Amino acid sequence: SKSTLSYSQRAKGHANPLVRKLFAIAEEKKTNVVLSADLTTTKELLAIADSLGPYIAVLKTHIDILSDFSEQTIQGLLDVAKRHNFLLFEDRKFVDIGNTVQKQYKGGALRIYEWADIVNASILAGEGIIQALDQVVNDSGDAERGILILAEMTSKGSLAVGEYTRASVEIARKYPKSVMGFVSTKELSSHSPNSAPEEDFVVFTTGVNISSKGDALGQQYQTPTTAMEGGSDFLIAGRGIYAAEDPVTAVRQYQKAGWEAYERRIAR
Ligand code: BMP
Repeated sequence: SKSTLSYSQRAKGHANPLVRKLFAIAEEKKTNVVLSADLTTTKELLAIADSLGPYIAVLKTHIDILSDFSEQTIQGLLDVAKRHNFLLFEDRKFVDIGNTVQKQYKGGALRIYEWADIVNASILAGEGIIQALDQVVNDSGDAERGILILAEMTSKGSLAVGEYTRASVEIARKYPKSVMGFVSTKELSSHSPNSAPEEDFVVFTTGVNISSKGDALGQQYQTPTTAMEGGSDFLIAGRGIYAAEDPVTAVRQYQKAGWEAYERRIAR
């Protein structure tokens, strides 16, 4: 089960500077909410990022769903992230051979590497994809960049289970400088014979919603409380927040539920 250490205690012992920064933000703002800002215009994306920024630790984007992506999108995201002190996570789900993902990450029209603190990748193609992203991260000079391995998915019938999920953890262990943790529904890595004593992966959990069980296209939800009880560290919520009648009220509700569950855990 999950460690009862606080975010600041974990920050102290953590080797990855981006994880230390993330934990410091969570502690300072008292939030473990990641807003999945799946809006489709730059104006809507930046507006929701600005109004909900004070209540979130990370803003998760799908930059390729914007109909009007431009230099202004990037500059706007960097500005708002700085203003409200949150990290940017591009939910790119890289899934190709190493040579291709390096180009998709470092270059291309979206220039993800330039602005996204965090990206994620699947290990479907094998370890080479993580090796390739790790190279980019390690060559990054001053920039602090992190990778999350998409070890499970929340959609009905997902094949990212069992051996696949276990392999995600094994590969993560080989790239401690760049791989900061997982996108998964629960804690994956504690109490394993292969885990080093200092190992501390960060668990980001999607499919979090307070009032819905799922959608018509296979999405399956759990609540902030069950996610935190299962060992999640950061709760990713999209429609439950941005599509609510009053998104500020909604994000505060997720923030409160997530933070209270976290406090119960560290008080054990
Ligand atoms: P919502 O809370 O509105 O269902 O959005 C969930 C977000 O998390 C979407 O951006 C989706 O792409 C992402 N996601 C997911 O739902 N399940 C996964 O397993 C992995 C994801 O990245």
